[in-house]
Amino acid sequence: MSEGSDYGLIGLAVMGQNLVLNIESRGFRVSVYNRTAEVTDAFVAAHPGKRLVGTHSLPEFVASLARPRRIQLMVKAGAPVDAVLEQLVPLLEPGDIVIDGGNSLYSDTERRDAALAARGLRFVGAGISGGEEGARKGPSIMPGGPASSWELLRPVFESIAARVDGQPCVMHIGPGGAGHYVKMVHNGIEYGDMQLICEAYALLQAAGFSADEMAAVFDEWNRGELQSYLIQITAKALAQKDEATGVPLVELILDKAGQKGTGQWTLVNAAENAVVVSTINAAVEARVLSSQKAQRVAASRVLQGPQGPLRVDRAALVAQVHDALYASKVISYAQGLDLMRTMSEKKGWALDLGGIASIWRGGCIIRARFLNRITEAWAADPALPHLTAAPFFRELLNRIQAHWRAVVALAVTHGIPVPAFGASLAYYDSLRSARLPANLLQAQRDFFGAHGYERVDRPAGEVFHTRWPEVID
Ligand code: NBP
Repeated sequence: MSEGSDYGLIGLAVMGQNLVLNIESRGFRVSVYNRTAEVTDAFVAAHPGKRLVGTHSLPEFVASLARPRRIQLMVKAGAPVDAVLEQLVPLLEPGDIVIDGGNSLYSDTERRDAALAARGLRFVGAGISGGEEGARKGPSIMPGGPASSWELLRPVFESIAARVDGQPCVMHIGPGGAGHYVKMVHNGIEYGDMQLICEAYALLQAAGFSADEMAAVFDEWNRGELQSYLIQITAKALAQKDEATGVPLVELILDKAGQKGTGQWTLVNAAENAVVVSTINAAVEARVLSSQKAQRVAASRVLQGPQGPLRVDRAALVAQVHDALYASKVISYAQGLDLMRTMSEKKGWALDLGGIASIWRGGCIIRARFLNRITEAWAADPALPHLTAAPFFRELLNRIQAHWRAVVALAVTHGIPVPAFGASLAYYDSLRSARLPANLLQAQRDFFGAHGYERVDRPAGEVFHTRWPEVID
């Protein structure tokens, strides 16, 4: 490589600043640029003695970098990425690498990849998870793009990524938009995990557990098979008291959930590919319904349902809810992995599903002990058709499903909404049904639309049509 900074980063908001400090701390000299120049100056001034080169124009920034250049964008996803590329690309030379580390939609990344490739540039859409803390101390990184870029990015990414069992939480995901795509599904799975935890909380709360008692339950779960970052922060959030009143803070937080769109992107993509992601779907819809607070309050006054607390054995409930959460989580991951497998085949990405599970073990929001089991499942059988086909998960679901069913039944009987638990269980029961009522559905379709049907007593592919009786309204 030629003289100059080892790495360049554009966009010094919270993620960009923390990534720069992480990269610099690994021995790299980093040039930085931000549209608002004062931000650049303040950032460089706040970190004297570090190998940072502040620049005030894109030509100055580009000229400060060793070639082939490695330039990472950490600007707001969407139009800002195109705005920066429009100004940056004419300044670059063939072989330079541009990395978009924001939460871009994978199809946007594919469009940008094609445009930059036509100019001899290498474009890498890299999903980065872990928020501010991950960016500074070690995120999970999901870079896509041309394989030739990986050897040049590997030393930087492997040094800044989180590490689990000595392994960096980064790998080259695949060509084109594969990296941003996998980050999108990661976020969809994150939605599912969070909603499942909220449903567990709702059941325990209905049974009269205090916030502190629930914090203790989640803390206990975090020592077992459910060990994960999200369970850990749930325990801490439940234990947090409001400073002014001493009341558990969660009880004072308005029950209206926000969302930024990556969950919805996952649903749209799943629908386009006819893959069922019903747990993620339930999670996204639960956020939507939660946001309709005024409508829910009005409905709560006129629509009836069971009332009153759950009267159950508390210890038994904790064990049942634990298993319902675990089983539903397995189904949610099975669906997310099925979606990635489907897109991988469609796009020719050759996604390494076991490897992806392993780079999610550290740095990212869904980091969890049980991801090891997913990695092991694909290591044992690289052609595994579905997570539930792996012996560990098959036996797990067979073993704990009674508790799962008990929890869903209890919730339904008492009018406690558990959309993600319920959707996961319905998926499981559909998946294991050798015969579904779709025979009647086919009869209906043939009745009104002459769509034809196959028969169980005839070879596959032979289509029949019946002259159904006339309907007189
Ligand atoms: P933001 O998403 O808030 O973006 C702010 C940055 O974008 C600033 O540097 C701003 O420059 C720059 N920018 C904008 Br806005 N429009 C621009 C334009 N037209 N030209 C040039 N620069 C422009 O920052 P963030 O929260 O650090 O996130 C960065 C990316 O990382 C996003 O894609 C986000 O989705 C993703 N991400 C965020 C997190 C997180 O926890 N925050 C986690 C994982 C991924 P300015 O200073 O001049 O306004």
